[in-house]
Amino acid sequence: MSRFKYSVGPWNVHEGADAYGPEVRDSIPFEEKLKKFKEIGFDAVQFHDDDAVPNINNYTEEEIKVEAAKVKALLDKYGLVAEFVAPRLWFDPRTVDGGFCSNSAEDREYAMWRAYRSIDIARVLGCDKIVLWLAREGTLCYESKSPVDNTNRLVEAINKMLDYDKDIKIMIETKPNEPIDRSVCPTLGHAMAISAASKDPSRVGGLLETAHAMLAGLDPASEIGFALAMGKLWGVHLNDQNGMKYDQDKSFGVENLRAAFNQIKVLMENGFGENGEYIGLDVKAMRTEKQEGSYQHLINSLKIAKALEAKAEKFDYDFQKKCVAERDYEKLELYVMELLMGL
Ligand code: XUL
Ligand code: MN
Repeated sequence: MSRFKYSVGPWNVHEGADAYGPEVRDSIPFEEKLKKFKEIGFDAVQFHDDDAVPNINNYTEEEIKVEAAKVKALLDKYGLVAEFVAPRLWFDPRTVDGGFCSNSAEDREYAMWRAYRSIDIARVLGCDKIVLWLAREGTLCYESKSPVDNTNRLVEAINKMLDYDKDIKIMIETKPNEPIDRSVCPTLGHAMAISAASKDPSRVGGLLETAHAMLAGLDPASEIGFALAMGKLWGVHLNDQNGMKYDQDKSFGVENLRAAFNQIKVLMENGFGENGEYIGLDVKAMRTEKQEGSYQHLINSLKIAKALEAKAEKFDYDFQKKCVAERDYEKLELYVMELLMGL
């Protein structure tokens, strides 16, 4: 029995297209995904604004709320809830140079429109969290933007969202690169600083994705611990990553088992979830997977996460204290490896 509640996004079940080749699996209708998520054992669903309201640009503000209400009814039907809504600010031609930090004032306006609509959708779906994954905020050409302006524009945009809804909470999902080169918010340290610079730091926190921390050359459990110490870790995207290359979104724990164990362990030790937080997955099936395997990476990730919860339950803190007192970290390290290997 898991102590955590788990969440997943509809984009985690996808057709397998990548930058070098087209779809290899059929699309699965949204409602079918929801049904399957519940069956697999998920409690909550993560949304982009246009996951909830496809073709969002074609609707008025009121129509968007009506469309969102249909999604809420579907969530209710399957006993699921919404965890957050994230504005997708990297698809539309108006976001080609970024959203909140674009050099075009008109495009920055559009980004704000998407942010406000995301808040509206979140409210209809019954959640109070917005995720900002700042896909194109930063620079490809360094001299094209000032890093100072970029940072100030991000704070300004967040302040406007905080003003728009007095109860909404914003989680910054950090990532150092891809698709942008020099991201405005590469690590949780940056996210915490943006929070502190905002008009209401109590409503601006962070979401840590395993793969993104690894792309920054950082240890995900330590990033998680840092934000927990600040009282500002409100979400995670657990997955895995083989080294510092393109964002792989592999199943949780399949490449770096000990690092995965330590992510679960630090979350458990610090009561993550006690204030309604979810353990979110952000995983992608391999392109080689056949249609029947469209959900296998989700099933595998949940199985591994829960198995690591059980390992963390077994962790012998007395033995750890003894090793620490003796400063015998070789002994402690071997103990952890034996625990994970079941020896
Ligand atoms: C991109 C990524 C996104 C966010 C949501 O790397 O992780 O899917 O999680 O916008
Ligand atoms: Mn993510």
